Amino acid sequence: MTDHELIQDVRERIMKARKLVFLTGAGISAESGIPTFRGEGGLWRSYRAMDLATPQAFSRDPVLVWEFYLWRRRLISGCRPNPAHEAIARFERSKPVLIITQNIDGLHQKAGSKEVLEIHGSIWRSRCVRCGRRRHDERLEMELPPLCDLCGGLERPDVVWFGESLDEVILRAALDALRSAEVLLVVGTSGVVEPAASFGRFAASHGAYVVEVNLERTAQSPYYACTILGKAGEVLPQLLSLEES
Ligand code: BJW
Ligand code: ZN
Repeated sequence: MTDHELIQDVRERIMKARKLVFLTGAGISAESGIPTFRGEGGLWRSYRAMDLATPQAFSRDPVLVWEFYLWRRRLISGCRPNPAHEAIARFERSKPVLIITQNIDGLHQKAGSKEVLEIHGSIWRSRCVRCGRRRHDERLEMELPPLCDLCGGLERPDVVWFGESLDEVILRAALDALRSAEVLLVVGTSGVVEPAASFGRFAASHGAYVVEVNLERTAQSPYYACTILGKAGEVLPQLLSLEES
């Protein structure tokens, strides 16, 4: 099959499905200017994940961890959704769409998507480690470390670090959607971080037609129906446009 035939075939399956499910990763926001984690220019190439994205790192040095997240807040605050986020949000006006995202940047919502499961949390929320209170938090500068104004406990970014469990309610909602998905698009994720890495395989084992969109093949590619190589910002508008090309 040529690339064009593959895209037409996937388009037809997308148009026939009653609902479309996406699993997105850092690659979908790369064209917005947000660095990915692995690969060229990736955050974990310059910073050690274990020093910044674990509960142990936060206990050891909450100020350092907060500095890292404030720097990322400032970076993300200057970034806009790109044609990939926008194509999904536009498609959502014609058919139900659920997005399971590993990203904490909020760009799917900014593009207008409504059903978004943020399985690794949000950089735009803080959570008190003592009383558990979560709050919307868009501050780009603050005295560090921030303290909860209810109980005086330490506040942390409301994201999921290595070694932490995903929120049970969100995980259950994601698994339900994957179990019943007809078509799943896995976009811009290297497929190495569990449990999200197994989501595509899980959906495929329950009958979904799983399409991967990535710059390169990944460790998960062998388990999917097909891989479309290319930039998310170029491929998704083609797959999701309502007009024939
Ligand atoms: C493009 C593109 C373009 C670029 N267009 N494509 C089972 C086996 C082994 C280990 C484990 C296991 N179960 C649990 C673990 C431990 C751990 C884990 O998976 N470790 C592995 C690394 C080995 N998992 C956990 O700890 C998870 N918790 C858990 O499972 O709890 C239960 C449990 C606990 C303890 C023990 C056992 C079980 C939690 C994982 C939390 C991950 N957190 C982070 C940080 C979030 C906050 C933050 O952002 O700071 O989440 S790490 C980081 O990786 C971030 C991402 O969401 C996540 C995934 O990265 P992603 O999105 O795939 O990005 P990249 O950079 O890897 O890939 C980008 C891709 O895009 C590439 O493929 C490019 O080619 C592509 N691309 N430009 C299209 N324009
Ligand atoms: Zn508190």
